[in-house]
Parts: sequence; C-alpha cells; structure tokens
Amino acid sequence: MKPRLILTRMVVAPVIARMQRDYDTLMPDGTMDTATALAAARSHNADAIFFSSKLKLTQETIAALPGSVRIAASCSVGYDHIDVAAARARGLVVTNTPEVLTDCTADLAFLHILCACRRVRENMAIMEQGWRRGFGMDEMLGTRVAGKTLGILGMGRIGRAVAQRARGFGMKIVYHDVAPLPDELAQGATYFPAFREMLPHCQILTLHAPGGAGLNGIMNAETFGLLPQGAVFVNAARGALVDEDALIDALRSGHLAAAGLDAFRNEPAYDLRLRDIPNLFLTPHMGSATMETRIAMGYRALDNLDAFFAGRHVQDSLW
Ligand code: 8YV
Repeated sequence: MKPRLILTRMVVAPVIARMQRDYDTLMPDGTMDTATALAAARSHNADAIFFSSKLKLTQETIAALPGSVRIAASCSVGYDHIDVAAARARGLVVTNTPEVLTDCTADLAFLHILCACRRVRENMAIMEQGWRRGFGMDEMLGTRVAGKTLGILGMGRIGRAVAQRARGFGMKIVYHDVAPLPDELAQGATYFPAFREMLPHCQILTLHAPGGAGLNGIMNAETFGLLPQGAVFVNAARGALVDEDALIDALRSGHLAAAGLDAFRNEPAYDLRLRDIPNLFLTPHMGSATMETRIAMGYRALDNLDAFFAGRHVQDSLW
C-alpha cells in the first residue's frame, strides 16, 4: 500500500511523476487554501502533506489536521510559515528543502543588485516606449557595482553564495549574523557583531536572513537612515524583514539610489505604491524559480517523505 499524500500546490512534471509513482496522491485543483487542504487531508485520509509557504501551518491548522497525517514536507527552504513548536508538540514531522535552491536564489539576489544599480527597469521602460531621444552623457546614470562594499545580513548558505558572486565583481564584503563564520567560510568578509554599526559601511545592502518574529521590520526608518546617502538596497529573502513605508520614504527622498525586491510583506497582493517607484526593480518571489531548482526542491521534499515512510533518518526534519 502506498502512503496517502495530498499535494497542496502544483509542482513540476518530474516531481509529479515520482510522487504519483510512490504515493497515493490527491492532486490540487489550483493552490489549496487552508480550509481546502484540511478538507482534502480528511477526505483522502492522508498520511502526509506536500506543501509550500503558501499554506501556513499555524498552531490552529496543525491542531485541525486529521490524526492520520504524520509528516508535512514543505517544498521551500524557509519555514517561517510553520509553527515548528506546535508541530513538535503534536508529533508532526515537518521538513524543508535546504541547499538545493542556494545558487538560484543567490543568482536572483545578484541580478537585483545589478538591475537596481544599473536602472534596468527604467531602461527597459525607455526601450518599450520606443527610445527616440538620445541621452546626454550626464543622463540616466546608475551606480557602479565593481569595487563597492556589499553588506550582507545573514551569512548562511545563500548569503555566502551571494558573497561568492560579489567577489567576482571585486566587491568588499561585510556581514552581520549571530556569530562570525570560520575563516574558510568567511573568505575575507569582515564581520560586524552589531548590525547597526555595519550599515554606514554598506554601499549596497542585501538581506539573506530568515523571516520570523525576531527580525520583523529590521529594515525600518532608523536602519535605512544609517545606510550611506545613495546606497542600494536588495531583499530577496522575506518581506517581513522590511518596513515598506520606510523603504518607500527612503527611495522617494533619494536617500536610497535604488532598490530591488523579490519578497514583499503581502504576497501576491503586494503594496502597489512600490510599483510606482521607477528606481525599484521588482520580481514576484522568483528566487528558486528555475526548472532545475524546482525539480531538485521537489525531489528533496520527496526524499524526506521516502525516508520517513521507510523508517530512516529524515535529513531535513525541523525538530
Ligand atoms: C519558494 C522560498 O518559491 O524556499 C523558499 O523559502 O521562498 C521559495 O523558494 C516558496 O517558498 C514557495 O512558495
């Protein structure tokens, strides 16, 4: 008998094929909301849930899961949508998918650094409007990337992968995290024990910290104000890290030269005032969105389910 699984949100074909081969899978009709997922888990008498950050596994939702569900595998590295303590208390194994999306997420963060600095959104708009007026050599100037000091909040796998890319651009790297990295991982990056003290040094700042209560709104009027005049800000991590009113003020006042966002406080219904700021480069939470990475994420989630149902060690268990 195959374990019974519900899939709450569509994933790529190779992952579906493996899932349907090995699990009695209930497929979603679109993306399931919480009520639909709970009803599906009950009607399918599910042993497991394959989900993503679109489904919030709150204490309340975990309590409402039918007793048959013993594992929930999230197809994401972030797990701020999961109440891990409540899952543990209920004996529900919860897993994520680290490592496999590091490179693609770092690529997208670096793309935001380049696009924000080089005013790609405004340049694209000029081309789309037909570009009929030549520019003086003093117009449409961006910010040079090479040689700049890049500040990284969060020097985990993704932060380090961004640093690796930045070294190729001759950038100096400063970082803040809860503790300094060993030299072989820091690779010459300078550690700041106090985040605020790092900010005045950051000509470009990129966030790679997890979401969750502790860092909520860590970028606010005060911390944006500590960045040097003309700094560039990028967030491809979690929207909750940023006070978006303060970001809008910092861009409108010209304190920030430009910014790039792949993560928003409200997704998908992001604050449309952000859309109207021309020097803000925007993408709709696409860090891991390549075919290769989405296959690897799906396989990693299935590896966790397979291990659980085979009674083996579950490598990405969150407790
Ligand atoms: C996912 C992400 O696309 O892995 C994460 O934490 O933010 C993205 O890779 C997202 O979680 C799926 O909704």
